[in-house]
Amino acid sequence: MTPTEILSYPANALDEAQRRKYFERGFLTIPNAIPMEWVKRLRELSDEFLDASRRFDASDDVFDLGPNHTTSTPHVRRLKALVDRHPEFWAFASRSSLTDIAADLLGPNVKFHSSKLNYKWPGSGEVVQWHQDITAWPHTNYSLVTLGVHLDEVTYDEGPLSCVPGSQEGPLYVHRDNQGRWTGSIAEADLAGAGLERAEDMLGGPGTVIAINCRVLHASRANLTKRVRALPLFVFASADAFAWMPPPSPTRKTGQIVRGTPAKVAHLDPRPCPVPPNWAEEGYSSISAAQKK
Ligand SMILES: O=C(O)CCC(=O)C(=O)O
Repeated sequence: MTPTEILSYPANALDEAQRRKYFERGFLTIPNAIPMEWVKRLRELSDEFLDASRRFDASDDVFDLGPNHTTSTPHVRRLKALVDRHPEFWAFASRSSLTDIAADLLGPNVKFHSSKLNYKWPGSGEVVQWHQDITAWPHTNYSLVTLGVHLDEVTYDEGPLSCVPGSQEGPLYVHRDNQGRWTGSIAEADLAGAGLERAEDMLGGPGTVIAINCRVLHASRANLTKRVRALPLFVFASADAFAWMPPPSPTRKTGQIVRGTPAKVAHLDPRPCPVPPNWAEEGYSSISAAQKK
C-alpha cells in the first residue's frame, strides 16, 4: 500500500500528525503506547528466558549467545522467533495496541512477518552497524514496519536505535564486502554521503514504541550503563507485500494475517532492491553474528 492509501483509512491508535510524521521521516517514537501491564509481563517473560539460557552453552534456534555467556552470567544477544517462544508474545503481536499501531502505519490488512528480542549487555561494547532491514528480507514493496517496545527507560547511554530522517526515500545500499560476502551492514564508502550526521536517537520511557520503516538507515551504539537493554522487535507488512526470497528468521506465524484480509493482488514497487543470500540454503543467526563476521 502507498502512504496516501494508508492515510485514507481512519486511525486506531495514532493521531494524524504522528502518521504523517512517520511517512515523511521514515520512523516515529510513540511514548506511552503500551499499557504498563503488558510492559511488566514482557519484562517477566524476558527474565525467564534469560534465566533459562544458563542451561545452554552454544547458540541454537532459540538463543543467539554472545562470547561472554556462562551458566552463572548469561550473555544472550537475541531471543529468536519470539512469537514461537511463548503464547503471550504472540498475543501481544496479534491482539494488542501494538497491532493497532501496525494497522495505522500499514493499512487495514496487516501480515505478521517476524519477531525477536534483542539484548545489549553492559560492558560488551556491542554495537549494531548502519543497515537497512529490507535488504535482508526483500518484498514486492516497502510497506513494512518494525515496531520495538521499550521495556525500561532508554536514554542516550543504553545504546538506543538511531535513524536517519528521510532515508526511506534514498537508495538501498548493498550490504556486502568487496568479495561479495554478506556483512549485514553498509560499507564505509557508501556511508560517506548517507546523512549520518542528521541521525536521531529513539529515546523514551517504558511503554514507548519505536516504529521504523524497512528502508530506513539505522544503527545502535554500545550500552554504556550497568543494565542490560532488552528490546523486543516485531515486523509487520501490508498484506499486499510478498517476500521474494526466503526469510532469514521465519517463525511459525510468519505470513499470518493479524488484521483484515489477505491480499488478492500484490503491490509491486518499481524501486530496485539488492538480493540477499538465500537464507534457506545458507542459514541465518542474527544481525550481530553477521556483522561480527
Ligand atoms: O537491537 C538493536 O540495537 C538494533 C537492532 C536492529 O537494528 C535490527 O535488528 O535490525
